[in-house]
Amino acid sequence: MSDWSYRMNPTITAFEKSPDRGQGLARDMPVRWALEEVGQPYDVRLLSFSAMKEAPHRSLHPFGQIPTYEEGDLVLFESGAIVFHIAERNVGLLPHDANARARAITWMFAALSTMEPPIVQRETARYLEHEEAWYEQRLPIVEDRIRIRLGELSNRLGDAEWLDDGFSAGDLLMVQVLRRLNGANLIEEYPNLCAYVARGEARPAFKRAFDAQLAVFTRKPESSGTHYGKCGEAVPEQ
Ligand code: GTB
Repeated sequence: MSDWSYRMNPTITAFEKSPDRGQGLARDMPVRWALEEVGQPYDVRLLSFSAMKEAPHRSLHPFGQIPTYEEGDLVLFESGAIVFHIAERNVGLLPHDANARARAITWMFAALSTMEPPIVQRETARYLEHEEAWYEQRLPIVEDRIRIRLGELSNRLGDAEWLDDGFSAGDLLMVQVLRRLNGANLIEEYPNLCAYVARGEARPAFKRAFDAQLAVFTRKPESSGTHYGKCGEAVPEQ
């Protein structure tokens, strides 16, 4: 249970119209998911691309991006730092045992600083560099770098349910990073990682977060229905 229950809801920022068309790939998604995991209600301020670059938002986020997080006088940016803050201040996303907690934090960093960079390089190549003469050579190089990391992660995960003991903020960020490979036909080579992502996506807190961000895109009432996981499997309601 949250130790903020007596305070005002935190406010996060998100895209008014997400380029991912509601697939839950923008970086407000891990923040929403973390807040849902700890049972903390939150408010969302939606921003247009131009508003993100204007002074009021830049006073919250030096790089003019989403997400930001406001809680009383505290203003944070960087989705990983926000998830860490939520995990530190609440029960449910970091283990109590000091060593297990340190390991979970290690997985948070591993997700963002070891697994994610080649995945983002692939996105950059596909969306921004596809007209370059060297694009056809570069893409397989980047995809092989991703495969190396996926193989290593797959070996470490083995048959385990989560990366360390129980589900933690490390799993939350790792699953979210792996979701960025949706449609890339890379993670499918590692069935245990597919199952790992599906387990994350099957969590009720994930579904609430997913539905909330999707509702922004579709402007339909927030409802949960079957949605489809990374490997095309229907993720059942729990
Ligand atoms: N390191 C920062 C963090 O983790 O918070 C990165 C924040 C960031 O990249 N924010 C993006 C942004 O504001 C939105 S999420 N971009 C606008 C800008 O820089 O001007 C990145 C994102 C966008 C779209 C998709 N998608 O369509 O799939 C996925 C991820």
